[in-house]
Amino acid sequence: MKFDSLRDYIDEINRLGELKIIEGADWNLEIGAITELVAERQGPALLFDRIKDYPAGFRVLTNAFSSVRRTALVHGLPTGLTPVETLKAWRERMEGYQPVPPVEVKDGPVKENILKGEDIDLFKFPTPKWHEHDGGRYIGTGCAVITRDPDDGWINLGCYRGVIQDRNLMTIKINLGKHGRLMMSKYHARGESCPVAVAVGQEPTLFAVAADMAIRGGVGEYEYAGWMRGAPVEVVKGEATDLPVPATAEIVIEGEIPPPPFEPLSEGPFGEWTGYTAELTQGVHPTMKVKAILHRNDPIILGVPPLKPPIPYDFAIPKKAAGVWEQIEKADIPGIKGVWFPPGFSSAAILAIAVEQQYPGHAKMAALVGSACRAGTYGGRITIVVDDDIDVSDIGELMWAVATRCKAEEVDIVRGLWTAPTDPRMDPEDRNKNLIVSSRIIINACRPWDMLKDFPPVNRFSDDYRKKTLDKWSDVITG
Ligand SMILES: Cc1cc2nc3c(=O)[nH]c(=O)nc-3n(C[C@H](O)[C@H](O)[C@H](O)COP(=O)(O)O)c2cc1C
Ligand SMILES: [Mn+2]
Repeated sequence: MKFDSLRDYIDEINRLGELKIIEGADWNLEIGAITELVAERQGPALLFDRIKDYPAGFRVLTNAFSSVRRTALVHGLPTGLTPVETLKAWRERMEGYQPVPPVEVKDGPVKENILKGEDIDLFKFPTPKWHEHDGGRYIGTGCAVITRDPDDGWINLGCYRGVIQDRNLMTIKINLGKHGRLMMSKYHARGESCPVAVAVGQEPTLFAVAADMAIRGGVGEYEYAGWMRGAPVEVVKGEATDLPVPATAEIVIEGEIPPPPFEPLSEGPFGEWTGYTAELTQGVHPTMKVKAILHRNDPIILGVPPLKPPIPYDFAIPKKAAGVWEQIEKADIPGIKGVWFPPGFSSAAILAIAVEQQYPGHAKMAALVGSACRAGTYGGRITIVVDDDIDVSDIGELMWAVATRCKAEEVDIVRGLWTAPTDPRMDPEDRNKNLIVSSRIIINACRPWDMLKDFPPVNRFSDDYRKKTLDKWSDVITG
């Protein structure tokens, strides 16, 4: 099913009974707190209207994707699958990837209102202060930051947090190594400002692709979204930049990020995906000077405030796991039987890989590539590689394998891999130097290669014997 706008998607989830409309909440913390409490209960998506201090119709949507069914809808997958089945279904879909380029249209609803000059005012929208310790109002949470590579014209969409600093100023925390950051640095190396457009409240596949680490450099997220939805994304040219922006987006903020030194503005703190409030260095964050704001009548902010793990359902895990699986296989390592990020840590802190060992060193190769490939490394702390009899989505099984198949002295530590500055355990001096790396514990919890044949058999009946017994004694066992 294809959605042409966020409104289309809202209509569909409403029809399915997965939407609740809430009137009268305060943008200042209340929307965030209701969102957290409903997400913990795996409740519906929430559409906030008549928000305190704002006109009716200026709305905020949250928990938009926090159920298996809502996620499946966005990804064109069957509903009712378990998270692991979702991973498998997504892997199958990925095999058919063909870029579907966006089409440029002359006009679109995003241009119903065009604010320029004195009229520019980021406070026009009911941007929540999401968490109690936040240092500002983050309009960029479920957003897509659009940039163009100055060398080859490749257009990237990335979801990077953005906080309002003033009516016409916002900082965007594009971390080092992200595609948007690599592009921006090219403009800055030439002494030029980087044109940028931030879409807020876009059609759901455009959020999904903007947040997807597994989409490789050089692959345009518009093309990827076009493939996901089975039809090109419609874009219009911006008003202050010539960037293509989604024609049906609720809000698009356009402007430019001048080269460093960046404005000495504080950024954050902000409640982050690690489960902690992240206070980062002052004055090192790209700051966007806003040149135009486009918005639909009665605009809707798509809000995706990070919540403390473990969270009941995280749309990103099956996709992230599928991405790591693909990248390990692209490194020509065979026999991968499962990849997962347990248990509800979207922060990717624990990566688990199951492998059918085929030669000495095989399991370690899988662990190292999984730990170091782009889709797997960011935010990582522990990588566990296990034999393929272990269900990697079951944290209990994983820990049993660790507790019985590895030797503590054989655990490896790999230092200096790419990570997120929000890591709460990063030494402040390193963060201040922008040395944003962290170490990984690599646990090979496979039966050792040279003991494979002699390793004690697992104390559990074989699948055959269990099935036979179940068939014969089903009354006693299940009755
Ligand atoms: C709600 C949300 C907030 C995010 N905030 C940031 C952020 O502030 N900075 C950042 O670099 N990545 C952030 N990410 C992760 C990026 O969206 C992700 O790494 C994505 O792959 C970036 O796009 P790129 O691969 O094209 O660089 C966030 C993701 C989500 C879902
Ligand atoms: Mn990208």
